[in-house]
Amino acid sequence: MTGTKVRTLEELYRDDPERADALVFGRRTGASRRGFLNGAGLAAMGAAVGGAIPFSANMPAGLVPAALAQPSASPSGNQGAPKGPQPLEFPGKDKGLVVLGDRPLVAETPEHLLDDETTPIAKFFIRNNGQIPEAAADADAWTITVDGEVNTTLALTLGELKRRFQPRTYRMVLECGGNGRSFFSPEARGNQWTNGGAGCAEWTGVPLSEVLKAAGLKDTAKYTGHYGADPHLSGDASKESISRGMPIAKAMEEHSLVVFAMNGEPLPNIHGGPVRLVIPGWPGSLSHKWLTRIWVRDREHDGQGMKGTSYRVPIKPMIPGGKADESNFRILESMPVRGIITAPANGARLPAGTREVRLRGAAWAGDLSVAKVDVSNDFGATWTAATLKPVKNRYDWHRWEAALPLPSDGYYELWVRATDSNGRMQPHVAGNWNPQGYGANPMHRVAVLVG
Ligand SMILES: Nc1nc2c(c(=O)[nH]1)N[C@H]1C(S)=C(S)[C@@H](COP(=O)(O)O)O[C@H]1N2
Ligand SMILES: [Mo]
Repeated sequence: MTGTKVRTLEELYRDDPERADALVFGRRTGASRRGFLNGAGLAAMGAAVGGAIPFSANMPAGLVPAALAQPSASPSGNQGAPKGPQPLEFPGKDKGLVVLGDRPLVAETPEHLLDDETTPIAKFFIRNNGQIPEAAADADAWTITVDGEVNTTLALTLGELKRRFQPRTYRMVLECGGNGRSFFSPEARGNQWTNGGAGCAEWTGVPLSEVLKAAGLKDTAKYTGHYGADPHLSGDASKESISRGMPIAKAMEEHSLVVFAMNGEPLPNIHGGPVRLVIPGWPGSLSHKWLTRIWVRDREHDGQGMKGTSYRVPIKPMIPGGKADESNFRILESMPVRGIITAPANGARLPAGTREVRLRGAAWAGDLSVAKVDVSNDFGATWTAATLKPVKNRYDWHRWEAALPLPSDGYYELWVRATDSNGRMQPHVAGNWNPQGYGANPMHRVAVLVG
């Protein structure tokens, strides 16, 4: 195979994966069986992924090889590609974060940078819908209003909040509702997150329930509506950059916090400082940054991000790429189960003769817990249970570890799949397609080359 042809197969997988697949795996004709890589197809695939494929007999058609599916994290991978990942340039942030958009600023954390037990602030993903407000000059003077279906309208400064209530700290996952969106085919509308719209930090704050109780909830209190200080992208003061809300029951959960510190530091401006909500398990958009007001409502909130197909998923599956029937949608509540491999990195090269690979990762499951994490080195033919480390508290992620054999040198894909406490497991490919791309949680796959 010549270099030009190798690039062609890589490019083809990027541009037209179905055709690439048909080329290497052969077309289904008459009674002939499809699904085995052999002859020219195997040679082309081996050249494209960079080595012999010990478990090629299990390599599935219909799944873009991990080495070609996403931009590689390793400096050796993806060279000369027309549009590589754009590194983030932002004070205090790791340059390994990848910019998904700069107006508004959105950046994700590649899976291999989520390898810490607690995600450092420098590596925590950023998701804005509007402009980034200027940092508050006097944090303790910041005021939050609670109004609507309450007995007494409250106007609490952050200073008062800290004095009046007993703060607590939990380590909890914050995950964007669109995390995994890039795995949808056809492409769904919005930021093309891989698995990096998530992080797990130590959040210190006061339970929102205590603040709501201090205001006194009326019987008519059904739902919250959240407002913040970030201007709309257009600068139009009459528009909200985002304004979502949740049923009162979620707001009253012990872990739904009004947060003023992250990993023991005052909450950074970029993460909504001086004060934000952290509503774990549900879409990150509920975790309102630069929080100024909670409007307690007698009905479902109708702010920016509550209507149409925003933060909603189909009740009955729709035709991928088709027109949405809005009556077939429900509000996305718990995020789906997700497991990621945080080491080795996608595209890692291991020295020739390496006969075992140690894997590390994380797994979480919205407002459920994780029952099981399995890993595979042979395209899912066999699975090995990973060892789950205990969680610190509800909504924390599980760190996990595993080891897998590498029978010979060559190209491997390491796969992970997590199962939640309801027995639901990550699928091979993203399902329940929807126009704004919520709920994609296919198994995470990492390409490694031995030798
Ligand atoms: N005020 C405000 N709060 C916000 C947002 C925003 O644009 N404005 N984005 C939300 C979304 S969609 C997500 S996923 C999280 C991201 O939090 P982070 O930037 O601290 O990671 O903040 C949420 N809170
Ligand atoms: Mo989000």
